[in-house]
Amino acid sequence: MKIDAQPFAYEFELPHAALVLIDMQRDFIEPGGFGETLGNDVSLLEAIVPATQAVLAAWRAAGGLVVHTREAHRPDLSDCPPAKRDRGNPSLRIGDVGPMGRILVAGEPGNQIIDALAPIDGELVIDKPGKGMFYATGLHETLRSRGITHLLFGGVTTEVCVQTSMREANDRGYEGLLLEDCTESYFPRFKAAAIEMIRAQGAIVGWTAPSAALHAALAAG
Ligand code: TIU
Repeated sequence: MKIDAQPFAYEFELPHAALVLIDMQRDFIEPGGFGETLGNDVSLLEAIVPATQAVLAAWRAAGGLVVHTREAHRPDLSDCPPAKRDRGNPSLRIGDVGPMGRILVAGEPGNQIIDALAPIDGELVIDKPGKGMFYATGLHETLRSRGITHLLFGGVTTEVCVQTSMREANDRGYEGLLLEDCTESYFPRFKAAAIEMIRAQGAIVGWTAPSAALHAALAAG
């Protein structure tokens, strides 16, 4: 399949590709979670849900592998470095009890993927303690064992967990593409800058394309 992408066409074979949705969890998208405790307006992020839902439906219909990630820490916070918990001046810190349970802790209501994008049987759900999806998750081994070489990304936030994951993927030899209307930041100028820097210098990190280009490629088969 070939996607009309920037800086040039992105080619992949469906059996060797995965759709990766980064951290579409209530902590970042709904009020009362980690995103809001950091001082952000979370309503910006909701806007990408319909486009992301449409991509997920089309990808599932085509039979492609789906990977969902969650930024999640163990209840004892043994995988949360003090530097991460102490950074900034949030109203609630990681592990504190908020309106959706303990902030960024696995198993809590706020840590679940939003209902609109809920994982189904056969999809991978990866809890990651870092911003990148490969650090301390074993995901590289899992993807390699399934023969996955191409990763199509959506999720939040563009310049934090999505970009970090794309860079980690790039260094591990994956060909990555970011779906521009399926990712968002609390800072629109950071999203725009991240998209530009990913595809700069001849796809130094990877490709970017609107989801319409993926739909067109899937329809063409
Ligand atoms: N704060 C922010 O923009 N993002 C994060 O903390 N995590 C993710 O991007 N998932």
